[in-house]
Amino acid sequence: MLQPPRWIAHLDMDAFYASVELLRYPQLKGQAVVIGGRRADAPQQLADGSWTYARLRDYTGRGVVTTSTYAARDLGVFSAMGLMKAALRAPDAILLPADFDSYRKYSRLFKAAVAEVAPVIEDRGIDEIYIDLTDVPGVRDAVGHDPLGGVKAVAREIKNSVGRATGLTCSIGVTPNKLLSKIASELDKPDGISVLTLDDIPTRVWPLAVRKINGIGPKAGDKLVKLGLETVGDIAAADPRWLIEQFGDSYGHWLYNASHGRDNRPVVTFSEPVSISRETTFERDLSARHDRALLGQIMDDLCQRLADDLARKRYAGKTVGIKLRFEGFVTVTRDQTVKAAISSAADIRHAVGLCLKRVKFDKRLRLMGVRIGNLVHASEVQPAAPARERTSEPARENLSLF
Ligand code: DCP
Ligand code: MG
Repeated sequence: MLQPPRWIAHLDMDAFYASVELLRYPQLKGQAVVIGGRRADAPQQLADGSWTYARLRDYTGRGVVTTSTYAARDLGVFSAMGLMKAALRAPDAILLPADFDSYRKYSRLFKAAVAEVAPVIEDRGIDEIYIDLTDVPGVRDAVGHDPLGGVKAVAREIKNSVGRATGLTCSIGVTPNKLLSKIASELDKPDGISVLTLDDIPTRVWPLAVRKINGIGPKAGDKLVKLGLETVGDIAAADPRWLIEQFGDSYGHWLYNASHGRDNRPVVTFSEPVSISRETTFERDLSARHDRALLGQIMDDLCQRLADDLARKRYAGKTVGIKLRFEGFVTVTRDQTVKAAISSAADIRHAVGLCLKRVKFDKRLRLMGVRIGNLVHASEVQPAAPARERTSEPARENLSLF
């Protein structure tokens, strides 16, 4: 069998938020559970060790279902449904509040577990990624008589890796491109693997409703159905010129190509920066003693610019480093790790002061730089009082030279 030029996977976690909650409350496994309650809906443990849970029937308010377990979906309760409407369908379902910190933590864990098997990953949100498997060793190998044995084995390995790291299941679609993989990952949900080649399009993709294609939204979907095109196969069988008349040049072409499973979009990886830095070279060499005030100002300015970079890129960091280059090209670095991630100019300047204390200034300086590493996303930082309010001593007094 001819192997396609690329093997692209789409991985989507199963009932993600609900499954993370079940790790905390394993006793609820198999039950209809809905995520979307308020803090007050959190389970309470009684003196005898047993738990009481909020039930959907007791809910009043305008909240919506964030997600639900498959047992709740069997009762007709789905994402985005009003909780009171959901209560009519599943009054006994258990209601839990959302805990986004845990979901973000498990999101990081599952992505790191995938990266161990296949590092070329496009992040598509909290519970889904595309993975380019093209260069994963063994992906094109046949296993026994199965020419797709290699690609199936890699998909299984990814699922196992995610399972070991998180205790959660996911579903994976593997096909020659992103468009088909996004469709394929849903074909055998939950806990499934679907491998499709272009030969499978007529049997596996054409019978699907047009809305199953990512890129056909409610508006285009309605219009297609009104025009009599209900399945992907109906679009594939349509005259492309007629599609272009109905939907315009660009979308008409896209619809036709999509229905035939054609998509060349690459997997776009974004790697997190390891650190962010700012540095400046002086017009003349400066003396730590005679130019102390100026050096202090330059360092204040570097810290401010670094803080602005962090704010723009929405990061905070735990390790602050300085770089000093003296006359004769002697470079000295020092760093300081703080307990909680920081991002403000004042906090960075404070840590820089601690670094500067550990440097001997016996030569003239020609360059200064400041760097922040150990980065975390700003959204993951616990809000804290700024350093200046936490310590009674003014920052400058901590500094040795400037
Ligand atoms: N989500 C949300 N609001 C929605 C839909 C989803 O906040 N309207 C959140 C909750 C989900 C997570 O995003 O757990 C992932 O969305 P999915 O569509 O992948 O849904 P699930 O992972 O819950 O279920 P599935 O097994 O169908 O993927
Ligand atoms: Mg999901």
